[in-house]
Amino acid sequence: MTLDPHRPRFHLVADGWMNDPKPFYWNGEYHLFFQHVPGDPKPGAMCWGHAVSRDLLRWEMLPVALSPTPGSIDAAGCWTGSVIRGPKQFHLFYTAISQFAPLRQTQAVATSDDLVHWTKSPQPVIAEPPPGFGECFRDPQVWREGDAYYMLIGSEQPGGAGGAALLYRSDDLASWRYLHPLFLGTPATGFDFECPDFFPLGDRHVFLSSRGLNYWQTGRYADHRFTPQMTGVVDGGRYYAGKTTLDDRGRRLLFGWIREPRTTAQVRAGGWCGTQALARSLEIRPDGSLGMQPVDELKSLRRSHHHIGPAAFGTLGDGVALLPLEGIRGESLDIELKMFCGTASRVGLLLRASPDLRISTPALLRVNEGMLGDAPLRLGAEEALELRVVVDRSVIEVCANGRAALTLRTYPPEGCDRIALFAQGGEARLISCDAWTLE
Ligand code: DQQ
Repeated sequence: MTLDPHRPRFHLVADGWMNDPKPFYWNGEYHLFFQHVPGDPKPGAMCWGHAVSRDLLRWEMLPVALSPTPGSIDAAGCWTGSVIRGPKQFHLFYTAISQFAPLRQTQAVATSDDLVHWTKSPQPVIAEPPPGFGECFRDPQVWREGDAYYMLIGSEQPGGAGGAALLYRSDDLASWRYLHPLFLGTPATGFDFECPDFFPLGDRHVFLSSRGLNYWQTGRYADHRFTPQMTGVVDGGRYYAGKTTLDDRGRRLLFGWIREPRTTAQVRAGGWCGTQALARSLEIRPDGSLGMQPVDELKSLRRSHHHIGPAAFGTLGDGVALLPLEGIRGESLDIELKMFCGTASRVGLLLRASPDLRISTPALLRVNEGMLGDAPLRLGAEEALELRVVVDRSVIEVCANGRAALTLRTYPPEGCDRIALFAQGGEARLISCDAWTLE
């Protein structure tokens, strides 16, 4: 299993299946709970896996925090939720699945003194959805506000009209009263809100949800109602179920599940399926949109450095131009790159490329369409494209201009460790590239 050349080195991986993260910062440690099927690399009866880290890079796997109890409300799975510190204990709220067809979801709680050993309450804390909403009723997120606790549950409006974020209130974390929707979505962010997350950031509030893609909405929060003002895509690639935690440096840190595109036979051979993205630090940008950057901790893994200065692309014909980034090689890299897109209609990087560049994984900006994968990124007239690219074997995470991201997977044959710049349909120019191997 450990010989799998595609298994990432500093992205969290577990033996078996993993999906949705549920991060929780406490007392100098980042706890990352995640959906998990131990020992089996395909989805099944979901458990809560648990890993802990002090630097967001080196993770120690802890015992499975929750697993389904036969004959109980979570017999078919312990699905996504969130962790909060209560007056005396930690409380873990999750969606208990008693059966799949039809899907039977209730909201449940477990408590702990140490975040490692959890005791489930046998009865749900919320047994039924309020009337008037669709099938989705899951992924509770809990926070404290004033002298009360609030819970959001992801749901949907009937007829595909969009997601619904259902708001509950409690004084004691035990008995919960339904208030009203925090807000109702539109079809533009999917028909339901999986894995909702809601938090203050800068002078706004941010709502995250997933359906097809992972979306953000920023806006105003007053009288327990949210009014979105801007909407965007968290990541235009294989990234889902983003959720956040706040650390003691005041950083709002985003975690996300990176999906695995390999076949069942391939993941069986490897023994693992899915990984967790590097933590990204979030901010509200001057225009009110959501910005993100990989956390600074990553720089501690940087080893040998290579710099390339301004350069023009060579022409290949058919309007395609390439610029091999000579001297930068590796399966684990951290790259900071600046280029002018000029008149090109498509620009980007060919990553994990073979020496002759015939095999590669492209991370491309469609300049004319203003799209980085499935995420919008429109550059200003004089604005350079600024990429931060992290390569960790089969995982590639790209952040562009601090405001768009693209996560890719790649499974190249041995020896694919080169990088080149790519431009099509016009002239582009490299301003600078700094790259470090990561250890
Ligand atoms: N995955 C969980 C659900 C959630 C979905 C089950 C999103 O709770 O809605 O593993 O990936």
